[in-house]
Amino acid sequence: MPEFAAQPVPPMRIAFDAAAATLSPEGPTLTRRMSDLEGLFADHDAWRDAAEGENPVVYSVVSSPVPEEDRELPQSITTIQPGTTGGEFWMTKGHQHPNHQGEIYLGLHGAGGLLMFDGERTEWIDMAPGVIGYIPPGWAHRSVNVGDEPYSFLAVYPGGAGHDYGWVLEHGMGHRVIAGDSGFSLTDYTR
Ligand code: PAN
Ligand code: ZN
Repeated sequence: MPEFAAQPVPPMRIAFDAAAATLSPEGPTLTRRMSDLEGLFADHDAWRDAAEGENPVVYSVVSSPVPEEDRELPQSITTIQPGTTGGEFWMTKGHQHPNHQGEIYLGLHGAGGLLMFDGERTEWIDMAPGVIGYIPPGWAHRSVNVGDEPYSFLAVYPGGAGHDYGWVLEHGMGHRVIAGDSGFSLTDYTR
């Protein structure tokens, strides 16, 4: 069975701590600060002030050691800190998978949302612990923390899907998620 034995990682046990939002053993960890989010918030001046000031960590992504390679199924936990910039809730950059494939998110902690955009239609899923958000192939996706504590979720996705961040810079995400008197509201992207 040589064609079945050529994978880069062996079968493995991965400890998943939903409360602590950790995976063990751990693979690469990504930290996104405000300065990494240029061009994403509607209020560019507010973004620059924050990026040139305290430059806070907006979100981090911890992964298991499963590689982003074709046919593998990597997992990661994203934790988005609570906050707003120019009235817009803190969020991930958002991306398309250029090799169109589906992905699942599982809410672990806090209150968030999964914003999806296919270039014409916008979809929003309220995310909370125990909720699975399904991202079909071809839908760009961004996560947003709409609460006042960290929002964490597990993502499982095909390792060969790729990540295209330029698509969101070019096409937007359809809507923005704005803080209001009673929680959040979705407004047009070009507000
Ligand atoms: C997630 C995201 C993660 C960070 O694991 O990569 O939440 O968001 P950005 O990649 O948009 O910065 C995922 O959707 N992977 O495919
Ligand atoms: Zn994705």
